[in-house]
Amino acid sequence: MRIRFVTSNRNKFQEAEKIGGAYGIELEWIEREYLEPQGSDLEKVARMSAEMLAEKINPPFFIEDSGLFIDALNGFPGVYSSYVFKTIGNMGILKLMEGVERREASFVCVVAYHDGEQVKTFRGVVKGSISSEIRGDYGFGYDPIFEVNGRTFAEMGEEKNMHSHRRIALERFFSWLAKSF
Ligand code: ITT
Repeated sequence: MRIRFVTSNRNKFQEAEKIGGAYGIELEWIEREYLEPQGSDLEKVARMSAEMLAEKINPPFFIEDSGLFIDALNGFPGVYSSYVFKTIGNMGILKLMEGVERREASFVCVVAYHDGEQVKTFRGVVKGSISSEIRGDYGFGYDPIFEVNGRTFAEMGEEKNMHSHRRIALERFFSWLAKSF
């Protein structure tokens, strides 16, 4: 089975493609940037983005919205993760976290699938912490500062894909998809 994934982010597509392979699902990349509505809830933002996008791209397709939620910053950058990454980046986050002892954070991924009639969402969460320095050469985005069991996602390489927020959300989606057809 083949399904379209709309994203401007090549890294996300490549990770999703590998996970899909394990379910016999082939992904087609629709490389496209789309406007995300503002909102305080990742799931609502993903759902609304998929609904708005369906006016331009024929369903079925899915999108995926991810965010880093830092406990000590009351969930910041959360739904603003993309903007914050572009503006202050990993160094900026580390600066905000200077001297902060509580370093717990979660990475959340919400997949929103539009089937032509409605949108269904699937959520994946991984708990970790913010490292005290940038570490690792793999991955993208916040990977060099997000740590699980002492290693950053950027240090894990392929292993990130075994237990990331994206993996969890996509596994839920793909197993649902496999059952529905
Ligand atoms: P889309 O076109 O799919 O929206 P995007 O890169 O804007 O691509 P998001 O809004 O979902 O994607 O991502 C929010 C930010 O979080 C963005 O800066 C990403 O680089 C970063 N991010 C997303 N997934 C990540 C991951 O698995 N590891 C590290 N950073 C990630």
